[in-house]
Amino acid sequence: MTEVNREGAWAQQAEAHLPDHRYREEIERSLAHGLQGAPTINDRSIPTFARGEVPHFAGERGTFLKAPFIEDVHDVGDAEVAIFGVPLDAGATYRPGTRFGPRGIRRSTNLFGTYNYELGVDLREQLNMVDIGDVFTIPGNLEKSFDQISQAMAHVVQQGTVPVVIGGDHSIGFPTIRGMAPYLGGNIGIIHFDRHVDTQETDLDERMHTTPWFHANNIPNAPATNLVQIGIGGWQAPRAGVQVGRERKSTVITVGDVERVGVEKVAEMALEVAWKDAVAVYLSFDIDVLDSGFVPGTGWPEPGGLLPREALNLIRMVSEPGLAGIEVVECSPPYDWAEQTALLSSRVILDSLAVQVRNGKLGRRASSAGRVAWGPTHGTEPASGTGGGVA
Ligand SMILES: [Mn+2]
Repeated sequence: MTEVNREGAWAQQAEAHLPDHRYREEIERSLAHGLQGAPTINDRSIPTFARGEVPHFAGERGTFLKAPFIEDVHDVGDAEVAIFGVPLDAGATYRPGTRFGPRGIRRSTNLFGTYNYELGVDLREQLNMVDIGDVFTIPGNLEKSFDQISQAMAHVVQQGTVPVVIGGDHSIGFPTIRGMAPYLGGNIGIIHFDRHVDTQETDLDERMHTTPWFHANNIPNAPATNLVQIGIGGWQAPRAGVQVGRERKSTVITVGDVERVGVEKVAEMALEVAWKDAVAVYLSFDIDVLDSGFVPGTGWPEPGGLLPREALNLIRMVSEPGLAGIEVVECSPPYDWAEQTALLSSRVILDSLAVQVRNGKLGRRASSAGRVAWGPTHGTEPASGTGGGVA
């Protein structure tokens, strides 16, 4: 068999160069805090009380990927990436339930370890990321919730930390952009995955989850010409929103376009539009962009969407130049089956972060506070490998 850039072979070698410092720290901490395991347990790294990442079914601590939690958000600047939830479904016009999205998505990550084979990345070792809990939203009051979300976003961005937002319905796309836009020093592009355009001014007389980009694009440094929408189509596209997109010259790429043109070319086009005269690009991923067969747990499931592999490949490609932030929205656990929608939501975040780490866009800032931390252990250098052998 001829070997031509086989990912499987590359990844098999790449693993040997990943550090394991944080893993060993975790074992030490588990034993110190969770007591040495019973004498009959041969593996002496196993504690009596589950404390680390393993076993995945136990020791749940409620954070994304069991990442360290920061209680005092004043300290968020010590992390390179901060994950926070926005439990909100007041903007849903049909199925609610996304107020449970953050909880469902975090829980689904218990199925994952911190290492990804084909990307050759171990987030525990390479990325100083934390979970800072949820924004205090106000059920039944969208505008007050928006103000809370913008304030949360502004706080994280002002500390120089990259926000990763777990929604929540898609109405949050406006307050997230509004919160970060003043601190970027230039234009922001938006790469938006969705079956729906979400560009009308109001829906049911309010700024519901069908409206975020109308309002975000009114922000002077978030122009519609830098908005690229991938996966649009089907029978839930309000004509009012289409009209706005036409007038403002946003870019729409349908599922058919992805199929005909191919994911690589689409990713290239998306990056070109989003980055044109922009200093930063934000990823807003509505999980309903996937075919409804894969994502039952969402507000407006729409048949005929992207396949998971297409979506994940696109995510990897558009994440390569780095992102100013990520939001994943519209995961509604009450409508989900077997966590499948939550699992895919988690994958979008994990794959995007891993690609940015692999490309050196993330993974450079070590924690300098005396707390439990992930990621590189010194300076702003990328983490150096300790080899496969454990000392
Ligand atoms: Mn949608």
